[in-house]
Amino acid sequence: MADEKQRASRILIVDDQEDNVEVLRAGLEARGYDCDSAQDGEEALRKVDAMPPDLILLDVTMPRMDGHEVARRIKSNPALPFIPIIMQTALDSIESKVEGLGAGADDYITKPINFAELEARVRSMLRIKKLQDEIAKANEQLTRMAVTDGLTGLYNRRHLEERLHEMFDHSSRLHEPLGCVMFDLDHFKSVNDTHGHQAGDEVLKQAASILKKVAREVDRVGRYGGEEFMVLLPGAVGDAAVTFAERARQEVEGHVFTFDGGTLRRTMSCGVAAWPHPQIKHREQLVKAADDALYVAKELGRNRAVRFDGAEFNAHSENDDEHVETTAGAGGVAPGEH
Ligand code: GH3
Ligand code: MG
Ligand code: MG
Repeated sequence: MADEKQRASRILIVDDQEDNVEVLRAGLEARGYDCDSAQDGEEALRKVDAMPPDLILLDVTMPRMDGHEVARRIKSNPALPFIPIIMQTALDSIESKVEGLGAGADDYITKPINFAELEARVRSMLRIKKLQDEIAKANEQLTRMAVTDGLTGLYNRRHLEERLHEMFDHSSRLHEPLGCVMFDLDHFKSVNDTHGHQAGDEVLKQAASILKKVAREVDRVGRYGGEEFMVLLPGAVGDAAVTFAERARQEVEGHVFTFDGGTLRRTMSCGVAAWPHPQIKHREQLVKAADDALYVAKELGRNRAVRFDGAEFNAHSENDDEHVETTAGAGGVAPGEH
């Protein structure tokens, strides 16, 4: 921050006449600005792309590409930050001033240039630039905060649901697979109970970094709830999603969680589902399938990855059904009440 304040503002002087450039450069450098120059529009655009200056002093009349076109291109490039453009126009040309402002110039100065006036205009434009940069930075921060889970730095649930929506649509349209894994730390409550909430938070953060490390660049890793995480794996078929879940599970199992006052080990259960699958028609069914598989992983003793509609999953579900039938059939307990 302090560095930014101390740095001299960088001004790009664009003019095809070398002696004009030299006069402007000498005057602006004497006033503490850091100047660079370009002799034509194309060179100016190249320099702006390579390193956006804080301000551009732009001549209108240049061969090949005039100043208006340069201004239009710079102002229509969404990749660039706000760069104020002061157009240099001939004294008598109202049309040129109007056209320049229309093309996106922020101010103009008439030739021959009076340095006191130029300096005042440069300063006023740099003030606006500073405000614009602050707004852009604040917006960026807000956008980041809106999609991020404060504790772990992973995506939050809302953002995950939005990505899932997008990814599921994309997958159905192009018929590309999509994997979804739900993770839940085993007996996590006991971490809080035994070591305190702060230790619990530390374990969540470390589990989050493990998932992030195991995931690929294209995957979306998020915190779905308290100690539940979800990872969306575009392009992953069921087997690949199981492999991913299993790797993450092993990493957690092997990790020694450290916190202020001690260390501990913890395991994690995983529920895996993937589209396409005959029982999964909608994105909500994909999440439900992963969640059902996670439930079975917990039931089967935790610290494992269970795949929706896999052998373990189906064997367990059948047992569950039999159990319900038996108890209901015995006339004792109605289904769902046991
Ligand atoms: P299971 O193996 O069945 O998942 O058992 P569990 O103890 O992990 O599950 P349970 O759902 O009973 O408990 C989850 C605990 O997670 C309870 C809650 O206090 C804790 N928790 C949720 N969010 C946070 C958090 O942000 N920080 C901390 N420290 N704990 C949290
Ligand atoms: Mg848990
Ligand atoms: Mg839980």
